[in-house]
Amino acid sequence: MSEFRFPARFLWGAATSAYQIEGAVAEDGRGESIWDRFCREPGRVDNGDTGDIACDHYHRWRDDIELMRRLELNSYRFSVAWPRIFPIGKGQPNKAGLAFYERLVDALLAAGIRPLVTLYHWDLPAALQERGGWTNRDTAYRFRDYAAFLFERLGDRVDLWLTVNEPYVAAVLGHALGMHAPGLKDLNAALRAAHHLLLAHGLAVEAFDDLGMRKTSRGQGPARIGLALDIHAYAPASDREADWEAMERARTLEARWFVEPVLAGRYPQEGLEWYKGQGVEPPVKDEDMALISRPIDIFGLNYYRRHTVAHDPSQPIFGYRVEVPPGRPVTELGWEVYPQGLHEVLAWVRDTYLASPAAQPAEGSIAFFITENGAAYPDVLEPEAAAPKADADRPPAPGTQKRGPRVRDVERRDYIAAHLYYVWRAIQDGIPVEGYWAWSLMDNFEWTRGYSCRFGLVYVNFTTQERIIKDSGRWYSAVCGENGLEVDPERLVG
Ligand code: IFM
Repeated sequence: MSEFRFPARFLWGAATSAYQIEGAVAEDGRGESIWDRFCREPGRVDNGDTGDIACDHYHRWRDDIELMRRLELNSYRFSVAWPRIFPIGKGQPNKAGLAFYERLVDALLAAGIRPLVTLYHWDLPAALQERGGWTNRDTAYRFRDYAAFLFERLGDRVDLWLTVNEPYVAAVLGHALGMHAPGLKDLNAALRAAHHLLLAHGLAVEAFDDLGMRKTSRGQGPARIGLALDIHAYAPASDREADWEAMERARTLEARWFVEPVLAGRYPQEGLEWYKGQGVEPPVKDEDMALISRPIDIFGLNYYRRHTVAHDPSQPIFGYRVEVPPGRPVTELGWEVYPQGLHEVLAWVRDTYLASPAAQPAEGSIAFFITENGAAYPDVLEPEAAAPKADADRPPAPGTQKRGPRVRDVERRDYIAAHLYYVWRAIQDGIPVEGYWAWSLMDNFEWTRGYSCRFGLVYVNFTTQERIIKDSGRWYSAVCGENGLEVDPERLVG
């Protein structure tokens, strides 16, 4: 075992998103979101689950902050539900919705936990969807207004902001593959949605600067902003040329399509050509790429797995499938556990987009935040162990006290430990990673999988809403508290 220490002031956190944990979907004036509607369509979500109650965090946020304290987190990433702030996406703000986040932020700060706020984690106001949602350019401008409102109201207390989370998933799974809300199967819609999500990001960054919030010599404010992109590691399924091409296509359409506009102000040429071959193109207007590539301070990386890509013309639209090489470890969702991929992706982003002097930002440097990383495993809750009969006159002997319920999630602990080791390696290689947010603080609504799989450091009983810190959470609290971990690099999972 060796000890791997992290830089002073490293941010140790856990992440959640509004629809996945809050519940209270019809309370205090919250408007409907596209996920409320999607969940009610038969067959969309496993078991007919919805986010109506989820983890009831809207009512239990104080207890949840206490859990964060016990986990020794010094940061917490959460998202704001746009329909709580603007129930129909625009117009009059809803005071009660804002008040919820003000209370949450104040209590986090009082507990010494620094908020990292995501503005959009997929819960678009349903009223905007009725006008085309992300396929409508106007939605990006409504997002700018919503973002500016939050910067003004929370910007005195929140200094870390993310605009959009995983625009690839929102655009492609939501509009081309019909797997996420709003459930469309239309490639042109997906490309429009992707562009408008990127534009929304750029417009929000512009609003941030207009309000003087940025922490640079140009701006007046103390805050930093960026976005969170999901990027996998990639490998070809074989040495066949077709598999190499399929892998490059996957990387281009899933990752480069989003990284390149933000960091280099252009769409990848290969991607434009591929989409053109499908008869579609992004609806780019003159000023768009300059807006989308406005300097950011935070590059948020959500990393979970490796995609081993095989050419497969029978697959709809993109013509490739993702495989797991034989014998490789997988999580409950069948995702390959490939921790060194986290280092590979960080190095790829830095070397491809940030190494040249012309790379943005013009001043200051981009920090990497690992905004999500974690795994679903089939947790088993062991019931409370009965205490042995006590001698009435004597206190119970050490180790014989009644023990609470327990989740021995060794696999999740090993998954996180291995990934943290590669974060540490990346830092040694000069990649400026400033924080790590485990996905997720607690078990929650996992989109189309509903409550059937668990990602939390904290176990949630969805009937009673009882929370139980899993063994992985206890272990993670020691890592956070000690600002480092002990692992044997020769024996890491994956
Ligand atoms: O639960 C999701 C999260 O909302 C976005 N990133 C991936 C997680 C696990 O699937």
